[in-house]
Amino acid sequence: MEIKESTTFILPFTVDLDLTKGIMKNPKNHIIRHASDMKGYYKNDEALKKIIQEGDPIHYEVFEVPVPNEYGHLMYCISKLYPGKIGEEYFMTKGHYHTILETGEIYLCLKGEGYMFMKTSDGQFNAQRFEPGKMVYCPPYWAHRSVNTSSKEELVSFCVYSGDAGHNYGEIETEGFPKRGMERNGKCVII
Ligand code: S6P
Ligand code: ZN
Repeated sequence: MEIKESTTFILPFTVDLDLTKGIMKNPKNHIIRHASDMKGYYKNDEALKKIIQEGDPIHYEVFEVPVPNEYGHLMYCISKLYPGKIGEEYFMTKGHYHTILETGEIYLCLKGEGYMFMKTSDGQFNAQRFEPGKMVYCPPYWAHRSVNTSSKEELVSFCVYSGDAGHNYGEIETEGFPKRGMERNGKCVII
């Protein structure tokens, strides 16, 4: 067997997921983002400040058992985005491009409802609906962000992407997405 320098040889393994609770048991990395980690992302800064002052609730969690960050390996995680709004805008993840732009990602929705917002650096925008059993394919070159449009339930997805993909938050942090998920008359409008 020839082992390539680019791709570390590891032993097979199994991971326990709780699909109803939306958690990965014994994750090695557990990222927790609070409202205070989202400064600058929402349209209504004042509404965000108020929510931070009123207790700074958890916004989303990511559970990972990381594999080598290398070509050939497949990174995977569970992403759990809580329900809520900042003003009229639904809770969302920060969103990112992959550092290696030509790597895509699969999101399988396990629980809840919402959208995957995607955009390209030349201004294209696309929104795909999340419902349990729907798999969203985020192709290479598209930045992506999840939006939870439920008033009561978490949006839980299982994600798979290339081990060497990396995360690039910089451009989204400064420029955002061309559209937002806003509640109007009890429904989500994308404007
Ligand atoms: C990783 C994948 C997800 C997100 C997670 C949180 O490539 O897209 O695991 O990391 O949904 O979103 P964000 O934008 O804060 O990384
Ligand atoms: Zn990603």
